[in-house]
Amino acid sequence: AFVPVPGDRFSFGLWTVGWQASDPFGSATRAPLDPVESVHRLAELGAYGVTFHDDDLLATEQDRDKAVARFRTALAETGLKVPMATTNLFTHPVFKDGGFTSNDRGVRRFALRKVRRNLDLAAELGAKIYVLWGGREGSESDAAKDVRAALERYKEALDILADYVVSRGYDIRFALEPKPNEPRGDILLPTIGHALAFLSRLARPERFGVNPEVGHEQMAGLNPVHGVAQALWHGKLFHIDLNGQRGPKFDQDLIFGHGDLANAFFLVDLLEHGGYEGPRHFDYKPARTEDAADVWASAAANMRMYLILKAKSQAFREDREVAELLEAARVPALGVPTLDPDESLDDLDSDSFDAEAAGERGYHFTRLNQLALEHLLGVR
Ligand code: GLT
Ligand code: MN
Ligand code: MN
Ligand code: MN
Repeated sequence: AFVPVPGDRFSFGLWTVGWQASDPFGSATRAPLDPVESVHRLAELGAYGVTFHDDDLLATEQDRDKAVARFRTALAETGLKVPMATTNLFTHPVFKDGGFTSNDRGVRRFALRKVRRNLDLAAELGAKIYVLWGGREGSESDAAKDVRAALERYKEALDILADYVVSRGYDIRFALEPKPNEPRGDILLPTIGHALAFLSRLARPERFGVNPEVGHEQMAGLNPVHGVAQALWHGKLFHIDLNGQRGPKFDQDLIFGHGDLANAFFLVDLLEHGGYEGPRHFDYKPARTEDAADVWASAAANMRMYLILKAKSQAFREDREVAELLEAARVPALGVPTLDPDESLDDLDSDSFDAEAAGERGYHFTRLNQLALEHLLGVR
């Protein structure tokens, strides 16, 4: 049990397993990983897809054409898919003040060119989603950035990229990935809510959705289950980055479930029953303490955690006592419209509702939550 197969649609970024583990205080603890090895290892572990930044392909081969050719061969040999691709607009010093929203116009033009080149490759490799994580789009001081102008330039860039994709006939949609801070002091589009509001102002909003990352919402002190549910409600959950985080601190990128486990349980329950059909993409970092072999144990752990939580969520839903408690807690009743189709606000005058009695009635949410946690702990 809990052995992943491609039908589970698990995917990993090359930059996750390939992370060499340098941090602001210490140098790399692992050697560069050949993307070809990553493709083979991930396929052997039961993954369905691999994703990449333009620059990830160059980890061990500097010649782009050769690197792309080797990557393609590995994909063909393993059957691994490329459901998503993205651009690195954050590592090179040129992007220190951002890509699309740098105060330097030349940088903004350079960033667009870099994205266009990788969009072409993404389309060739069959990617349907293009992620835009604007990690450097932001500032450390409020004097440095005219935020309204920056949002205008952000919109300009995304409108240009959407026009390009349409003009080329690419079957690609964009997913904006929010993050509140790190590497910038403050990043633009810091949460799912900010990104959803922003994309509604774009020229082609239908081409844009979000790619929420579990840990990024938690860094902002928010509940990813609520944010992801809202994205689903808007029809905007185009992709998702699963990982773990323990509270508001630096971006930990832990293995999925190794942060807030109860939150991960309810997130899997939402994804499995909320109509999300995209890849289950892991954006985690193998801990700096781990060696080259441990990396693959950590990759496997992400998928195993997801499958365990999926089974637990299923058992929770099939538990008769849970069904009764859900009923008692009036959870299904929230699905009933508040007014009948033929009613108007005036009709409420004749309601004989007893507010005092309703105010005294308990909702039994504690018992429901306890049952969920007991399923999670495997004691039911
Ligand atoms: C980077 C970032 C991630 C984004 C990736 C996409 S790269 O590692 O920390 O959260 O998803 O650009
Ligand atoms: Mn992260
Ligand atoms: Mn991410
Ligand atoms: Mn990350």
